[in-house]
Amino acid sequence: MSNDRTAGTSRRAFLRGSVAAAAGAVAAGSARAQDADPLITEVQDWASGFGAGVDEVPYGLPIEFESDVIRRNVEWLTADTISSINFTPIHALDGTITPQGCAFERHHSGAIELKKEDYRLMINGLVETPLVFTYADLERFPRENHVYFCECAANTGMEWAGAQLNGAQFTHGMIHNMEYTGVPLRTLLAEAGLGDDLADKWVYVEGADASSNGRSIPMEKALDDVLVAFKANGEALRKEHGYPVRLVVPGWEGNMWVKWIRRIEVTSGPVESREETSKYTDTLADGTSRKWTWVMDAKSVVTSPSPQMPITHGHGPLVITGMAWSGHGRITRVDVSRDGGMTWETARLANEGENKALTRFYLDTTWAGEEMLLQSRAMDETGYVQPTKAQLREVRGENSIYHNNCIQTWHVKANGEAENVEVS
Ligand SMILES: Nc1nc2c(c(=O)[nH]1)N[C@H]1C(S)=C(S)[C@@H](COP(=O)(O)O)O[C@H]1N2
Ligand SMILES: [Mo]
Repeated sequence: MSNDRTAGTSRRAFLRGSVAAAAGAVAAGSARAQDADPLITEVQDWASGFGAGVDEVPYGLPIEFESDVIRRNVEWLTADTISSINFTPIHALDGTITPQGCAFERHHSGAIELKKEDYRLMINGLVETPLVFTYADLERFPRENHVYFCECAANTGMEWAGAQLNGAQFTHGMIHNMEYTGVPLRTLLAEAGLGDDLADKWVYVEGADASSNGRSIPMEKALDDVLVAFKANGEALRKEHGYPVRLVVPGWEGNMWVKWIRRIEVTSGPVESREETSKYTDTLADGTSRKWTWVMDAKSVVTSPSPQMPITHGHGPLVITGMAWSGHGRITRVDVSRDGGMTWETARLANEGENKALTRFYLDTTWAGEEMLLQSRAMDETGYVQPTKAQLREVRGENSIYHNNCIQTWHVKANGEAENVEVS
């Protein structure tokens, strides 16, 4: 009963919305419903013959009309394409799961090709029994499924000095969100035997690629929610995401998600590798550096409208959407501002926030062609509120690259186009 009433109410609201939309369409000069539309009145090619048979595409790619929903690079960032980065087309995606085929890639020495048969994972160092696992061995341990976001610590890093890149793909696209299947790292460590004294113990993880991308992880995290994963979104990891096995380090910077993982050494302290000393640290205004900045703080971005997603319809209903995430846990609330942060409206979360995973938000609103300074602000279960750029600069100075989680502003103009701007 109450469900029916709710449905009725929202249907009426929707109908009111479509009247407004139709009026907007007329104002924008589109065809009215009574004009003859050949797409309705004529028999179309696709209805006059047969479509493709089921034997034509053993493994499907997106239809050609979606060929602009692809990874892109930023040329001046990409001196070479081997030690490089590209960006997820987050502006064009909806929901929360990132298809592997367009999920950003970051590698320091290229994506390697490693067969399952050639795969070995060694656990050594301060363990009772050093072990080597084959791929088939890993598949015999109890496994789990979890959805997590993976964000490069450098995501939004180019925006520290000022508004630079024109598109959510480029400012915020070093992120993906997938369902991983894998064995908890704690299960494999227990198999090797950790003994009783865990104080000051760490693990050092490295990949099978030439860069090895070695990182130290404190034992508390290693025993918490880290996964040794071999599937993403139900299928094998793609080569570029670490086939056949990668580490998943929920909520922590992407650099620690070691791909093609080949060795896990239990150590009595951090290794202080290149990736955690000369890189992935930030120099503050007073010249000191931040180190061990593992967790990705709460962050959000409006993905549409945005520079790559201008408003192309007339006045009337407008769906503002974006995504929010936090390395500290669940997103509890997202606010949207249309006036550069002076006033805020609470957005609708498509689903309840999930632990260390992307949350989709919508603001179902109307637009009459007014200019907007569009922003979103995420809050997580710890009570943390996503900071403004000014607040972040105050604490972190302007020499940082990593961990820029500030509020993003898009200037939406009367013609529906949007631009990356900074508000003070
Ligand atoms: N072995 C190895 N693991 C690696 C890297 C690498 O170059 N080699 N790059 C790291 C970085 S910096 C990031 S942000 C993530 C990116 O994961 P993705 O390429 O699946 O998006 O992988 C991490 N794991
Ligand atoms: Mo990264």
